[in-house]
Amino acid sequence: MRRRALWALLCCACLPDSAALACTARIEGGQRVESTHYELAYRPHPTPVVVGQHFALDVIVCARAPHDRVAELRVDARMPDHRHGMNYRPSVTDRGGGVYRVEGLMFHMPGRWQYVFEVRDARGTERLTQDHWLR
Ligand SMILES: [Cu+2]
Repeated sequence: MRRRALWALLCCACLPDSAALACTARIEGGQRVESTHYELAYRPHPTPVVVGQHFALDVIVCARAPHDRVAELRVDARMPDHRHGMNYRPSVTDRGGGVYRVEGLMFHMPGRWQYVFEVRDARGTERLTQDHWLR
């Protein structure tokens, strides 16, 4: 039941067999970020993120080309202006079908944070970043 609810939320992760179609990664109420070969959508839980409190991310990664396959997703966050990262190392669980759950994130101070998503594939690593302002 819980799994079904998750799939309803993550409405359109790419289906492997629909590879000829342009992929679209979307999560209701989430953010999107794109790179050369991948689209990624994510949403924090709980929302909004609160200073000093652990949170998780639901993530969908979608390849733009049918032959591209994600070998691994790594997720981190940092404060570029302060030149530091988080005090915790998040863990990424691959749920299949381009869906990932990231646990153990915490933004320990307000300001400009930056999510860093690293998608590893046969070519190497593609990095997607997006700012998150925290008050
Ligand atoms: Cu800082």
